[in-house]
Amino acid sequence: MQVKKLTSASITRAIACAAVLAYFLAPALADEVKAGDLVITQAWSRATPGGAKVGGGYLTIQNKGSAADRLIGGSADVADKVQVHEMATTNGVMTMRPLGLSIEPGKTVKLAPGGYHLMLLDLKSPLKQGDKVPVTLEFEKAGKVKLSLDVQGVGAKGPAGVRPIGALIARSNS
Ligand SMILES: [Cu+2]
Repeated sequence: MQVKKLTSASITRAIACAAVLAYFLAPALADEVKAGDLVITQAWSRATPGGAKVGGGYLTIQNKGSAADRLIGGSADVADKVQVHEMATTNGVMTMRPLGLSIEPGKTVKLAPGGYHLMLLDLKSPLKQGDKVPVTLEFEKAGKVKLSLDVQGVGAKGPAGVRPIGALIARSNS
């Protein structure tokens, strides 16, 4: 067996990586919800402008178990219905469709603007920045899981305290 010697440069790089990771992960650790083998973090939403009747919900689901689970829906006092949606652009047209979202073992699935999301339909009252909106998620195996969505500003691209990685990439490409 070969043992690779760590150079001081690679150690420095490893420490820098760990620091960057900690920066992205730290806010998530404060607010995690466990349900069986699932760990849910960074549940957030956006304030709804004016008389908007729908809101979105975003979160990260990690499956630490050895069997797949499936997010099939949910409910919330603030909305008539909560569905799991996928947003996609087909021939330049933005579409959303309800689905059951499979969470494979060992995988992390992120619900985020532009992709998978929770859709809160027929809101009874607007979502306001700073609110914590209680939502119950329903999984095929883990069952019902209660959590709350941290409401950010109308144009927010990610949960509070976490810099959107997409924005960083976009900046470095320009
Ligand atoms: Cu939707």
